[in-house]
This record gives sequence, structure tokens and C-alpha cells, in this order.
Amino acid sequence: MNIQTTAAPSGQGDQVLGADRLNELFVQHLMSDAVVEPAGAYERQRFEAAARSVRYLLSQRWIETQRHYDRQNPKRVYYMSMEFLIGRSLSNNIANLMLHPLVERALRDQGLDVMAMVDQEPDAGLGNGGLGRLAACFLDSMATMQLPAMGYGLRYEYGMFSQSIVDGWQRERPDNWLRRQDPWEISRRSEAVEVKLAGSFEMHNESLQVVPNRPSVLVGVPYDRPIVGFGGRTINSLRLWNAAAHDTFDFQEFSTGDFVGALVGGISAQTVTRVLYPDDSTEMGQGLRFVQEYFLVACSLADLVRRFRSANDDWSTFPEKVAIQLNDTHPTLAVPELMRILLDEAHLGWDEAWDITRRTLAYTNHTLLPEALEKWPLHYFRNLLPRQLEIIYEINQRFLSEVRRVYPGDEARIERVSLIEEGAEDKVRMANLAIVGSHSTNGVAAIHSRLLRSATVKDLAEIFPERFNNKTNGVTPRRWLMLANPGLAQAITTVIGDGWVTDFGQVARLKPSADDRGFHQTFLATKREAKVDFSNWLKAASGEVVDPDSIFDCQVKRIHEYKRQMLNALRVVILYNRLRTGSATDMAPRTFFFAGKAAPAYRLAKLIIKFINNLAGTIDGDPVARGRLKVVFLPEYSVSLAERLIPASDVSNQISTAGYEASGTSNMKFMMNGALTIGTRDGATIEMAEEAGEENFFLFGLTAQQVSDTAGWYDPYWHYHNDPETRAALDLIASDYFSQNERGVFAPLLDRLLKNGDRYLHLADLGSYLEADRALCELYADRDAWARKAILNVAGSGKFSSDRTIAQYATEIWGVTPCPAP
Ligand code: 26V
Repeated sequence: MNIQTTAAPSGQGDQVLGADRLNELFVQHLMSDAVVEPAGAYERQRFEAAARSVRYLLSQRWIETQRHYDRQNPKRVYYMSMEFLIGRSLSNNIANLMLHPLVERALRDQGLDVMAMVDQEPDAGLGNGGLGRLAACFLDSMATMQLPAMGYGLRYEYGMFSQSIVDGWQRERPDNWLRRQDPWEISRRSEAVEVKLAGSFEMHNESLQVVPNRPSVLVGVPYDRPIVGFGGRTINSLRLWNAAAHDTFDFQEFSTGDFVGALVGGISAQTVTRVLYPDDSTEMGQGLRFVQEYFLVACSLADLVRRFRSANDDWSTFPEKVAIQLNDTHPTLAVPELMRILLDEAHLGWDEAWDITRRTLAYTNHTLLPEALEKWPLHYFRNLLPRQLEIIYEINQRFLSEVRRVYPGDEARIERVSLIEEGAEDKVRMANLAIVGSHSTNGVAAIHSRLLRSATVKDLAEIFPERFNNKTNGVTPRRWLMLANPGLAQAITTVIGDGWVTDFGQVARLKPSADDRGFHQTFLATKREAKVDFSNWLKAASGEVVDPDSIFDCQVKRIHEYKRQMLNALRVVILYNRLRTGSATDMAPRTFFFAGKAAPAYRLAKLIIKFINNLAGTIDGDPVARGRLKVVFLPEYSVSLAERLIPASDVSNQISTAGYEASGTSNMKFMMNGALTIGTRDGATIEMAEEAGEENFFLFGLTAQQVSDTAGWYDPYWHYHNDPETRAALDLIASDYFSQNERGVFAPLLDRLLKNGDRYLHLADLGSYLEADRALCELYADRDAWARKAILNVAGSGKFSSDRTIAQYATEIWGVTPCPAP
């Protein structure tokens, strides 16, 4: 980056910050925290000392930001989320504080290796995928835009499981990321809150057992992490709750002799924030997850209500001081919990409490998959949260009687919109509760918001049309371009200056350079350098050798049938078959990268990983493919791996069945890093192509409309019988060509694609995928033409900064404005 800082970041007062001072701090921390001689310190100790030095440098500004908010009493926004997929913080904080040049000089003075030190930091992987990473990008944007904002989440002791591959199969290992003290977190025991449950619970054989009628109390201890806005002027907090047992609560049980019960209570309490649930999108109904969701909501509301009360005495002003965004339905218990506080603690009447609750809360939906919509059995409420259940019943009764008034006699509609789903086991429909109990419901890309209104929750959208809106996702250009891809960032800055870092729309000014041959060379050289860097890292990390002169073609995301990694794999099988049969003449060398985790209980997704690995092994062993085709499955996909791979990519695969991917966010990261997209008209990819021009995209396949029209009569066998390449590929798999010592292992995959109807229409899109792929390879051969389109993609990516997304949330939903500390 070209942003030079010789002075201190703002807020460091008169203290002159130079490389010497930084060195001094670093040595001080090594000596006083680790008690080692600097020369003999381990890499991990150096990382901790560096992190603590940076933390010291930001501490004053962090305090000032918070004090300024307390004095100004502005309307604040709280982003409530079960997931924050933060990744590493050291280099991000250094970059946002604009300490880069200083740090580099200081480390050089000491003869230290920056990369080795940065590598010591574990990823904070407190999220599953897109939803959690979006929350982290939003925090970066809110701080950069100087909004009085705070994130609320859970401090999971174990984050997203770590993935390894054994014999091609995914293995999960616990991610004990807090094994060593995390230098970024500040625990604030003095601000702990109590959470009361009407029952107790214990964990038996990994499942939650509720003991009714034995009230229990959990304690939430907040751990704050600094969120550094770019430029270091605003430093917001991410407050993560840790569950602990209640000290005083145990005394009574000790005195009544229930010694064991008291201890088990303690164990159960600490269990609450032990582990992040891996997203199955299928298997709901795990009681501990319900307790986690309530714990997040109860701790956060108690905390923010206390903050509100310390500066305001009129409850009616609550919605003018507080905006709460619910990241998916996971924190939707905020609806009855806020009602409970307003009714039972503030003693307001129902109508006023309801008005305040609705005007405060807003809900974001992140998926249309019916199996991922949360529904909680009533018995959890009955045993643990009976008061909240009573409130939900009251909300429902009032709501349904209003619906009956507007749609008299339409009992089918009543049944569909009710907050309670009746069946063998009655359940609360969390999405309905979120929509009825808030003033805003948004989807995360235009097509997604449209489908949400017109199909998924159509009846509710008819009742409350004014509540529905769209907020197309974005990603932070600081982490995903400035930090991850310094070469391209510098090339962009050379042409248009560095204003793009905080005003990303400015990348449009790169457009004229798309026709500048000199800039083509710069762009291509930058890309090649990133590919070489990645190849070197991969070789060092895993021994895997890839050719940086081959086309780097990537699909990185959670493994799920609707995302269609199998469609990509079938493409590779067909390309391989062309090599085997000699029908491919001058095919450019290609490397296909896959990465992503499968939910531990999602068997088919795990089989897809196995297939990709076997495909990779078979191709590696075949001389005909040598130097022309290679498949690599990169284990342990994470924020850090994405930061390495995305800058090195030529081709981004966004190939979900149209109508199923709500938005996608890796699509945007690839685009701003100069990859070309081969993809379906789904999620935000549609808007990306609009911005860059469809002629600069490789779009293929059925549209969402065609998918829903086709689903009724679609027959995958038609493609099997009529498309020779499809048939040959499936036959090859069925012949155990890729599973010679594991006969039949891929039968469930083939069954899904043929016998069971191919729910996600892989075979319907395979032909047009290959056609788009052919066009893409043809373009790649013309380096100038390729560079031109890639540059036009970067230039067209301005809309996909999370700063733009957050600006829209701030004005259209939250009504909050910047509150910059002087
Ligand atoms: C569901 C569950 C079920 C219970 C266990 C834990 C858990 C965790 C997450 C989920 C729902 C995940 C929904 C999700 O991640 N949606 C993604 O959101 C991205 C950000 O808006 C978007 O770009 C992706 O298209 C969308 O799939």
C-alpha cells in the first residue's frame, strides 16, 4: 500500500511514534509478559509481544471512542449474531492503524520475519461460512464509517472444527483456538450479567436434558475485542459472551446437601459457550443450540438496556437510541425477551412495549432453503422460558386476530402465517416471529429478496409489504484487497490514487485502463506474482506442487449439494475424458482448486469431498494429464486460506442452482481481485454481471424461473441418454475408475444424480457449463483480451464493498449517523 504514515495514528496524542518506539514497546512486552530475552524468544512469544504492542497503541483511542459515545449519547446500532468469522487480527489491525511502514521498519531493524510471526496467530473461526464472515466485514465497515456500533456474539471455546483429509475423507478435529491466551480479548467481569432460566439442564451423552421446575441462573461474562476502523480514528467493540456458573447460586445447593447437583450445574453452565454448532442446514432440534441462542439474546439485551438506562430515563425514547440487527433468525428470541424486559421490568403496558420492540428490531434473512428455517419445539420454551412462551402466545393471538379481520374466513392463510406450527410436535416458527416482531426484513441480494417476498414468506409479505427490503451484501476492501493482495492494491493506487480504500466506488476510474496495454502487463504481472507466491506457500505447507503458469480455477465455499461442487467435478471428469480419448487438442494447462468443509453429519457432502480427492489422485497418476490437468483439494478452508488463494485466482466458480444461493460473498472477493467469474444467474452474481457488463462474465445455465418451471418434469436420464459426454463421465464413475480399491463407494452420488431425480439439476446445466468453459479458455489464450475483461471486473466491483451495504443499512433501516470522536 501506498499510504505513508510517518506520524502516529490519530489519537496517540503527543507521543511520537517511530520505529524505535515500536521496537521499545515490543521488547518491553517480551520482557515483562513473557520474561524472555528478545533474542531467545519463540515465534509465538514474538507474536504475542507484537499483538500487545499494537493493542497498547490502540488502547487510548479505543477508550476515547467509547467515552465519546457515552458523552454524546447517539443512537447506537447493535449487530447481534451467533457467528463472527474474524480470522486473524494482527496484520489487519496494523494495516487499519496505518502502522504498516513503521512495523516493517521496526521488524527489519530486529532482523525478524513478519510472515512467520503473523502465522502464529490462530484464526478466530467463530462462524460457519458466509453469514459469519459477513458479520465480520460489517464490523470493519461500521468502524471505518465511524458509526456508534457494537457486535454481540458468543465466545466459543471451540470454533469451527478443523478439517484434515485422510484417505480422501474429511476428518474433524476440535479447534481449540483459545488454548493459549488470546492477546486481543479483554475480559470484563465487572460487567457480567445474569441469565435466568425456569429449568435446569444437563448434558447427557451429548444431548441436552432439561430438568423442569428447577430454576437456574447462568452468568454471562463479556470479553471485548477491538474493531479498528481504517485510519484508527474509531475503535468499536465486539463483545463476546462467555458462560459461567453462578457462584452464589451454588451456595444454596451446597447447604441443602446437593453437592453433586451444584457441581453438575456448573458444568452445564460452562457447556453453553463451549462449541460453535457446525451448520447442517438440515438437522435442527439440538437443545444446547437453543440455550446458546437465548444466552446470546439475554446477555446482550441486559447489557444494552443497562447502557440505555444509564444515559436515558424515558423508555419511550428507546427506539431513538437503539437499533438491533438480527443476523438471521438465530437471535430472534430477542422479540419475546425485549417484550419481557419492557413489560416485567420497566412495567410498560403491552401496546407501548410492542411498539418499542418492533421499532427497535430488524431482521436479515440469509437462506431460502426450507430445511434451514429455524423452528423450535414448544417443550424447550415450556421448560426453560415459560414467560417468553406466554408472550409469544399473546403476540400470536393479537396478530392472528388482526389477520382474521383483514382476511375473513381465510383459515388456510391463518395456518400459514401463525407463529406456531401445529403437528406431531408443536413448534415456534422463528422466521415468522422475526418478521412480525420487527420493522424491517431484508434479503441479501436483489433476487433473494424478491424470492423471499414472492415465495418463501409470501403471505407475511402481503400483510406487511412496507417491512420488506433488500440489502445486497458486500465485503471489506481493506482485508480482501488492500491486505490480501498488496501487489494489485498498489497497481490500482498507482492509477487512481488511494481513495478507493474507503470509497470503493472509485475503482470505476480504472475503466479507461482496461484499454491500456501497459496496464494489462502490470495487471498480468501482478497476478502471476500472486500465483507464484501461492504456489510457493502451498509447496512449503503441504508439498503439493502446482504450476503458476496454469489457469487457476477455484471453487471455495461450504460443501453443499445446492452449491454444486459435483457439477464442477463432472466438468473436470469430462475434460479429463477428452484428454484420455485424444479429442482435446490444444488445451491450456489448468489447475482446479477446491476447498470447503462439510457439516460433520452431512454424509453426501462428505462423499463429494471424497470424490474430489479420488479424482485428484487418479488424474495425478495418469501420464496423459501430466502438465495439463490437475485437481487440488485444499484442506482446512478458512479466512486465512481465502486471503492467500483468492488473489492468486484466475477463474471464480459461482455455480449454484439458480434461486438457491442467497447472495454469495466469495464471488465479490474474487471479482475485486481480478478473477473472471464462470457462474449461474444466482445471488449477487447477477448484480456483479450487471455492474461489470454481462459481456465480461461467463454466465450459463437455467435461470431461477426456469429452475422452478423445470423442477416438476425434469428427468436427469434424458441428459444421460442424449448427451454422450455426460453419459461417458457418469459411466466412468460408475465403473469405479476413480475408486478401484473402494468399489461402489460413489454409488450414493450417482443415485442422487440419476435415480433420485437430481434435485439441484446438475445434469441440466452441465452442457452450458462446458460451453461457457470453452469460451473462457479461448479468451485466456489472448492475454490482452483476458486482462481487459479482468480489469473491467475490478473496475465494476465498486458496489460490492460492505461500506456501501452498511451505508444503506444505516440510513434505510437503523437511522444511525457517524459519531466521530474528535
Ligand atoms: C443454520 C444453522 C442451523 C443450525 C446450526 C447452525 C446454523 C448456522 C447457520 C445456519 C444458516 C446459514 C445461512 C447462511 O450462512 N447463509 C449464507 O449467508 C451469506 C451471507 O448473507 C450468503 O452470502 C450466502 O449465500 C448464504 O448461503
